[in-house]
Amino acid sequence: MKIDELMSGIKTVGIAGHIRPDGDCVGSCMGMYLYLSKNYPDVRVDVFLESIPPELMFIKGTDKVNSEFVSDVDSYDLFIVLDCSKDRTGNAESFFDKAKKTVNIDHHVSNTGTGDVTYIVPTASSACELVFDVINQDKLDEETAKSLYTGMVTDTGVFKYNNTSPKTMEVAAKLISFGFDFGSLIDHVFYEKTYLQNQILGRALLESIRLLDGRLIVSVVTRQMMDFYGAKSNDLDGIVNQLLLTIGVDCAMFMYEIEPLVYKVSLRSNGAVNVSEIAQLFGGGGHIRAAGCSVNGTAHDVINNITQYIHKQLEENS
Ligand SMILES: [Mn+2]
Repeated sequence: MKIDELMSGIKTVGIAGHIRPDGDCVGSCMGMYLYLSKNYPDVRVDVFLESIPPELMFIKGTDKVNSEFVSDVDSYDLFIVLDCSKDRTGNAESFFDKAKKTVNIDHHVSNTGTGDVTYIVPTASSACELVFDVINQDKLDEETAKSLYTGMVTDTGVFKYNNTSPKTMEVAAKLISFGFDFGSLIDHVFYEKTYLQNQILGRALLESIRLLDGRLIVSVVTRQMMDFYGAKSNDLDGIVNQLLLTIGVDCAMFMYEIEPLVYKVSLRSNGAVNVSEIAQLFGGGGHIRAAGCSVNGTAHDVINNITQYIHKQLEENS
């Protein structure tokens, strides 16, 4: 599928991604937007996305994104949904339904494809990698390349997760050939934390304990601590991953109090424990190496309850 082949006679294009947009969603939508606006200056291109995370606002054109989901165009000539199926586009779904022609580009296994033209590749690292496939690479420019690179970085955990393929690296190589400062870009979209986030990360690491001969690491952030730092739940993202990076640890448990005596528990494993199975026992779910659940009780009880299942698995699997 080539996007240029769908553009003849098109006067209006709408683009949308999923609700609560992430790096790949914003990167792919803005990449497509920048490509079309530059190469088809007479075509009106509108992007519909919910509010964009501040660390992604450096991407050119994000200040023009329509987050109100109100447009004077009733029926777009072409409507493109990226990084999800049309039912995850929230308030943009009605534009898709009313459009004259629809396109769906995605890399999620669960997406069976919605629209007249679909390009769904579950083995691709990101929607951005697929946008690169469908555009004419000779017409790519630096701003578009930066936008696509951003989504590849975030969806692969900086080219670390196992969705990273040789092709991913080949696409990334072509993108960085534009010469932008990819090191700063990676720090900005992936590694940088606010002072508050670093403080509470430090506190969580400082107060962590090791159990089961050092194979399990546990840390708890109480409501009191969150109030003291003024932290919100998204300020705690990534703490559990840092805990798992402790040498000798096979499983990490991070929990914070969502209301008195109710804890949100995040579990991570290097593969020695299937944490999805454990989270399911407590009404949660996830993947083998990353899962979560909410559990009632004192922190002490929650730790004891979950630890016995981790212990059991470690014994059985060793
Ligand atoms: Mn994605």
